[in-house]
Amino acid sequence: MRHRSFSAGPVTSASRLAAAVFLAFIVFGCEAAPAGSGDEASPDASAEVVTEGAGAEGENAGQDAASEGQEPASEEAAVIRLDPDDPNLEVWRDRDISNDPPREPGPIDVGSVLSFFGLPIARTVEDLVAGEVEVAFMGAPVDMGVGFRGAGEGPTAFRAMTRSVGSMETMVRWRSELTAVDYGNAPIDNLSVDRSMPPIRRMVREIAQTGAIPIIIGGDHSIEFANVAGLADVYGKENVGVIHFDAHYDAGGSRSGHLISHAQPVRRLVDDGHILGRNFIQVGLRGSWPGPEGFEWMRENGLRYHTMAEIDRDGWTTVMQRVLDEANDGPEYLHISFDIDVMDPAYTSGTGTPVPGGLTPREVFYVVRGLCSENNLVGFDLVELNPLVDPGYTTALNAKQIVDECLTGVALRKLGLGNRDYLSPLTRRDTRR
Ligand SMILES: [Mn+2]
Repeated sequence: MRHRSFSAGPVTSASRLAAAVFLAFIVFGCEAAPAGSGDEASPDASAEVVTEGAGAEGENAGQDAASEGQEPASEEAAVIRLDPDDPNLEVWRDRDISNDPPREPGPIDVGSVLSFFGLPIARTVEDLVAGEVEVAFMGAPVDMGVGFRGAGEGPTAFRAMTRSVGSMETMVRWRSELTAVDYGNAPIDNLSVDRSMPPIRRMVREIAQTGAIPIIIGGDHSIEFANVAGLADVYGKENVGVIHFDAHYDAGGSRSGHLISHAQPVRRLVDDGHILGRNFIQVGLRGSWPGPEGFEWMRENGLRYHTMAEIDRDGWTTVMQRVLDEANDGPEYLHISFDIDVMDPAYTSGTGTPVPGGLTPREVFYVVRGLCSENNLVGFDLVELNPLVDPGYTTALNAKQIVDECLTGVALRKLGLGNRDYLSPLTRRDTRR
């Protein structure tokens, strides 16, 4: 990624030094690993921050002029930047466990307090390790990337919806087969999607480094960038494939200079080299976006995609087999990024950018369970659930079921039953007559 610098025209060496110190503080001051530690992710992840605060060449000259009571040199020079002297500039990034009571590490049962699927909670990496956790849920309550309020409430709505687990199709209850926890919500900057990426990425990395599967509940789709980059930090650049279920391709270019929003994570991941284009598989695209340029970008970069037009022409069953086969023809590790708006708004009114003509619940449950049972799943995110526009809770209910199906697939794989067509003998056609 290219970053603009703070270097300016007529500035003193003292202010140049101050700018350099500020920049260094933003880039390196807050991440766990220092530059050059061999953790290539950290500088890259925190560098995300710079895109927001930085402006064009010459801006400081204008700012200096403004501070002396003169007109700024340009409108851009009047951009209000972060206050480097705010003692709270960075403290939000870390989860505060200083008031936790002393205890042995391990998952903590919270009784009837809301958690994902009623699971025990974990507060630290030590808890994950001591509990030999295989699946760790986390919330990523970002909604600035969609542009209006609501998706940030997704994790809370999801926690409220997830008491029942499993289904009679497989008779496998993943809660009994997998050790899972609620790892809490990622710290975010409520005023900045850009600045929220590094702490989400770090939390995904924390989970993945223990070998557990992060299940990230959004939040808008901007978090796909942090999720997949965090996985690539652990499993290696270009070693993870992504199935992107979505009405939209989410690979938009720069928007008013912003490089990350819910419309851009795919392009960032490909352009920044975290994921090879050919290892991105898009399912369910429809509606007005993108136009030809977007499809040409996907072709130039080797992305594989399946539009609703293809599904309508060839049939869901045929296209679903293509998707499952393509997932098997990719890197060893798989992440699924599931935008709830891939489903038809009839089932998912509670989302920010609904597009008519989408998938049905029964179509997606089967394919998600199949994907999670046939692949080495290392991450899953469910995004764009907005409970503020979800009367009847149908969107939350379907969102819960999608994650439930995936984890049933993970459990099937662990039990050696992992294939797309597995059904319990009890729930197939009754042939006793
Ligand atoms: Mn999306």
